[in-house]
Amino acid sequence: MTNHRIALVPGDGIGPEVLPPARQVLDAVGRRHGITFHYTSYDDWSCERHRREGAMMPEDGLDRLRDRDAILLGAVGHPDVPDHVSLWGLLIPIRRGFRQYVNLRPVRVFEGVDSPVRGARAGEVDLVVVRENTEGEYSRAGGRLHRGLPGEKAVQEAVFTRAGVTRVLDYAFGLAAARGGRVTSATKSNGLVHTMPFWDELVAERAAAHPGVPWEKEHIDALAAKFVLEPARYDVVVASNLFGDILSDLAAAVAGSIGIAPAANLNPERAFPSMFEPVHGSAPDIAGRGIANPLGAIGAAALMLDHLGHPAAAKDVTDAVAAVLATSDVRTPDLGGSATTGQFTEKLLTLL
Ligand code: GGG
Repeated sequence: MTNHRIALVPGDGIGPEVLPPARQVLDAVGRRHGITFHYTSYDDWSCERHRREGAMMPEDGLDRLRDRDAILLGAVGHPDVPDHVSLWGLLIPIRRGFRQYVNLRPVRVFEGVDSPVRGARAGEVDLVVVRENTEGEYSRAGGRLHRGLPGEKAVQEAVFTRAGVTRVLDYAFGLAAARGGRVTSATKSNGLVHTMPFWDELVAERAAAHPGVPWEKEHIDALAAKFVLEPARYDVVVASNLFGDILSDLAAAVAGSIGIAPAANLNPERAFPSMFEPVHGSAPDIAGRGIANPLGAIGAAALMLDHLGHPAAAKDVTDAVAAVLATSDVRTPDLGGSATTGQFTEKLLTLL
């Protein structure tokens, strides 16, 4: 029997609605594979806490998570708290504090799911966005001047370091080698004159260190268009923090719904716990209605199983998801169905 200590951080909005299904799936597949999960839930780390106490999590929040094997997070954000305050109060400190510099966002089109895109057929679209996760455009460097005056201005600096870019590129090239695929690097070196030429130089350098892996670079605007027009041509797409965030939401929509996309915030060296989350946010428009799609969170749980050394259990989860979508019309409204979160989860659990 293998034991794992898992931190649950449900967060805001639909976060607390999608984590229980992920937990039910983990427990079911765990029974089959001899894995026991011991959960500690941090229900209070949220925008509600911020309103009450002025902080999304306690000051020693990272210390409380440090000895967990992994973190499963729901969603962050509430209309009453500015988005940059909630994100920088919970999600980003965890990513940075635990050196989770790879944000892995796999996207595939499932049989039985209608993609809004012509060229996106099941079995053909199977790509992974590797998003740089601890620097880049997500930066506190900059400031606002002359607030409220006609000359008011805001300056936002992006920070790219040789070490930070190199390590995520090496991860992407390694992943492409393992998949027998290729790397596409997102750039915008025609418009951004310092950071993106630097990014491109490092891509060329790391490509030379991985001679067996084919690669290309594409400007982010053209790449976004091609994600919609020809999504099947992509394999591993490596991108900066902001570009990767946008591309992975776009790719999830191409696959049918942002509600089905999972993400893994990885510390590849395993010096710290990694964090797993659905790509979607807190979705205040549907929170409390019981109709959130749990598949993003369940996919995140599968990525967590893989990271914890249980690839067969992870495959059981993704196979069960594929089977439900391919063989039944039980699905949540974002995928065109009328099932509640609970009804969909019950259906999935019959296969685990
Ligand atoms: N599932 C976590 C969540 O709430 N994500 C919403 C979001 O805005 N994320 C921004 C980011 O991943 O950088």
